[in-house]
Amino acid sequence: MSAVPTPVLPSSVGPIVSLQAHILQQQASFPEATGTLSWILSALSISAKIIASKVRRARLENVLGAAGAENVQGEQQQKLDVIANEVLLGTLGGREGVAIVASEENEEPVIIRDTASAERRYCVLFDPLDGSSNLDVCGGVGTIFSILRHDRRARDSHTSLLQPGAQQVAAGYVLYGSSTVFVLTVGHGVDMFVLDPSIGAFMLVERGLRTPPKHKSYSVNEGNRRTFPEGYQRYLDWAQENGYSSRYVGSMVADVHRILLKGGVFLYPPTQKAPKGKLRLMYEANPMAMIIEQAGGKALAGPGQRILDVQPTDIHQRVPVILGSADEVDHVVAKL
Ligand code: P6P
Repeated sequence: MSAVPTPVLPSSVGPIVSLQAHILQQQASFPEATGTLSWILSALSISAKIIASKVRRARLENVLGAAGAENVQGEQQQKLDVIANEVLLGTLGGREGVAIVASEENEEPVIIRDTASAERRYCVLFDPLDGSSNLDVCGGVGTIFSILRHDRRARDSHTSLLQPGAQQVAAGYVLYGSSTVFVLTVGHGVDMFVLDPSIGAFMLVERGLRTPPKHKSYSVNEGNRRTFPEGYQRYLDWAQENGYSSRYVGSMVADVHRILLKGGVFLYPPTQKAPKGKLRLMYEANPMAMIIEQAGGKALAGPGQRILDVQPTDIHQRVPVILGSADEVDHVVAKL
């Protein structure tokens, strides 16, 4: 039988690719793939659709505001933090390939399946609703996720989870903003999808995203400026003397997404209140660092310290963050 000829599309018609189709295409490019990772990515896709629906109806369904409890970070849990966390646990819990889940909202990892079995299994770490304090004012919020291979030889769940970010097999985020955007890397570049609510599918809009190498913009909470280490203050002086603009939403997913598309540098330095930085290594800094590096940018925890090389000691540990356009990260480091 002759091979089916590859269709030649009219120039006005671009290929229509859903996230689901893209995941299967990516799987086909890994000969050893069994589909386990694809099923996990599919669970994250359905989670994003459910959470997007709940975020957009939050005020109508009166699920805004604090849940009345604190999370393991000692931060006020928002009602939607709890809801988003339960959605992710519920969808990932149903996937054979998930051995362990770790969430910002759970002090301890959740063992989903017998972690010693022979099949290839994965650990999924996430911040279910990052920046949720922006919900009440209709600000951008997001879900951040990181996927590691489960280490069957590990003596316990923590040991399997505590791998450097360079070991991530996939990472990404969902931004619930003016549209719902799903950004994903499996280590072969960064691809972006937008949810089409009329058909309930994430559609491919950008393949192989590259962050601009330079852009005169920085993103930091300048309210903490006086307690930054001096080098960061020197950088801010230099940036303001050189005509840089400042953009800061206070939601990592929104700030990093802007930098991914337009360039610039995002900073969360050590402060008096957070001497090791505020952002969590395992499910905020690592996934965002993989995305930014895959898009041609840089992601450091300090001078000469690549975030993805940090050896974790605790699943909730914090780390300083300097990430974005390569040239802009270099300008920060030059002042530290
Ligand atoms: P600050 C949100 O609470 C978050 O974890 C990140 O999304 C965001 O980048 C950071 O904290 C904002 O922290 O101290 O500037 O309000």
